[in-house]
Amino acid sequence: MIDLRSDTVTRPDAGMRRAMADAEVGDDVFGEDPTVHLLQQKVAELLGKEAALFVPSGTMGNQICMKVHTQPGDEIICEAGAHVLNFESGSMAFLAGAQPRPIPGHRGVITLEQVREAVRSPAYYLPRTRLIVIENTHNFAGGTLFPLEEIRRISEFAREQGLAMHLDGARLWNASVATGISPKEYSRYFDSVSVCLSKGLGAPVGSVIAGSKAFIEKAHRVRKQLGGGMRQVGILAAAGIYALEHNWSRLEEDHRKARRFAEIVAGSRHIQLDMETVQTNIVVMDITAELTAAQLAERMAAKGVLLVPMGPRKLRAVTHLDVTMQQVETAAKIVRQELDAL
Ligand code: TLP
Repeated sequence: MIDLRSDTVTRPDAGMRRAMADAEVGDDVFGEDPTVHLLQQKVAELLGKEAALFVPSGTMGNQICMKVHTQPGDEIICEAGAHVLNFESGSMAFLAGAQPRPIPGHRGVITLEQVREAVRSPAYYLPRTRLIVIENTHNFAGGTLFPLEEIRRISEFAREQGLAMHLDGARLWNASVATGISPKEYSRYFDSVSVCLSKGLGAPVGSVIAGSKAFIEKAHRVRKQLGGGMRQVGILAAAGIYALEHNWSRLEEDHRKARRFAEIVAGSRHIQLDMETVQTNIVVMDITAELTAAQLAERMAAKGVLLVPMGPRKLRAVTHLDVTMQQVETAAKIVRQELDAL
């Protein structure tokens, strides 16, 4: 099987497993796991924040941050295709009690002008705008990059208005490799940042959220409320540290593989694919043939290629460290052949 469903499907290699087995551990609910402390310190430094907190998933990381930033009834501005809005089981409403204010972006990018229009006036009968969430890279738009200049403009405005900024940086590592802009430079425009270790970096579990010391103290409490306190979790933090040290710079290779996949499938008359969206390790394509994305995914699975439907017509391929360039080319050719035969 050539599994291109997600960069979350990778399995820890021998080196990572060794690092996990050798990890020094303690009870992290008592704050006594040295490996967790080390990971949190490393990520806080990388993101230029005072403090960080290890959490089980990107979803929990985002949800904790949104909960800390808002009160029930507040409004959260985000792009219409944002992960926090579409792929987290409605948790924004369930946990924070906040409502979304989605803005349709261009390739996942929203502008200051759009944000400015979406912010509510301070009338008692209107929801209170409280938070702006930006996703970089943007998953549903095809792994697209959010330009730093636009982030800077939106952030300046947010600060003037007293609004908080959260970065869903599940794939911030990819953004950084693709642009040469450090995670710290991206993060300085945000009050909170969530990054994942279990996507392109290849760790089996784990995300980290970062912010000011006061923010992380509140986040710590919410993590406990959600049942996210973990015990000898240094075993998992060690995988995260290993992933950062060994698997970050190689993301460039995943980007090349995604580009190659896109070039091959884009030749099909039944695929609509904006090549400008292929900026990192994700390819999101529209199927224009008389079959749904789910049906095509099923046919592909029968031929040994796993892809994920992201809507009735949208199909996604994600490259990662457990697939070679050759496998990616083979997979793309199989998709191409299947569609050409229609
Ligand atoms: N994304 C997953 C699926 O949920 C779609 C994937 O396979 O890409 N933010 C972004 C931008 C994400 O892409 C994801 C995961 C998350 C947050 C949530 O991370 P997890 O899966 O660890 O809860």
